Amino acid sequence: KNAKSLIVGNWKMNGLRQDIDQILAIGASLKENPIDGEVVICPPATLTALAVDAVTNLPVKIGGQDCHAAKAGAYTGDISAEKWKDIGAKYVIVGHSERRESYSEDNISVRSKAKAVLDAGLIPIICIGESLSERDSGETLSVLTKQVRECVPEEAKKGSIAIGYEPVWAIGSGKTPSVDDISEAHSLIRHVLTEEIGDRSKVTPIIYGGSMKPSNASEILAIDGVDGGLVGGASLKAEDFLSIIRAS
Ligand code: G2H
Repeated sequence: KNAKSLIVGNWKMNGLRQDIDQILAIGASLKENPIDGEVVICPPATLTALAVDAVTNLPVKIGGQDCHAAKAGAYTGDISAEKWKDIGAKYVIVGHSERRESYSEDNISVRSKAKAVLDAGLIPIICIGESLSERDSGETLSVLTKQVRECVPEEAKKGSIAIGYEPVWAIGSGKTPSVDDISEAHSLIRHVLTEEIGDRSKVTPIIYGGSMKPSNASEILAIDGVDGGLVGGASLKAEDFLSIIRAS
């Protein structure tokens, strides 16, 4: 494996104040028994500042789930990368398929969000992935190539990014691609990324997301070219998320 392992929990629109306890439990376990890699939790925006305070002195980083491309201004309901930085977040997910689908985010807007995250000195987790119809019509590799080319900003030649490969049809569906499919996608992504950002691609974690759970994590995380996971549903409970983390 080239890049450092990265396991990200994406809570989506789940979690209340009481669930900070889950983050504390994960942090305590990792402090006692550290892993060689980075663990990030992206709770909903309402909990991020609390989460940052909770993980002081614990080996867990906190991230946002999205950001606006502008630094500040009249954008009701939005949060800029600068604001994430201000509260102590270290990562921001951009381009998650749920945002592409519900808010018509395209590659160009994902790229400007990723640039804003890098400009703020944080690490964007840039999500890409093919839909079921794209997979069925044999377009997976061309879709992924286009997404990497269009979503990764110039600034990634200097700053750190991560790529989340999430086949849209595998998200929350219980279905996962075969080991060969995941391996093929990750090696294609690494190849295109090298064309785009050169050697920095070698230290860029390319992580897999989509129905990752304790029962399939070790198999997926062992695949050559998979540097970690982006975990949704199975990151909500400390016990499940820790068993995925320990499989890495
Ligand atoms: C993909 C993933 C986390 P889940 O969205 O980003 O969610 O693990 O629930 O499929």
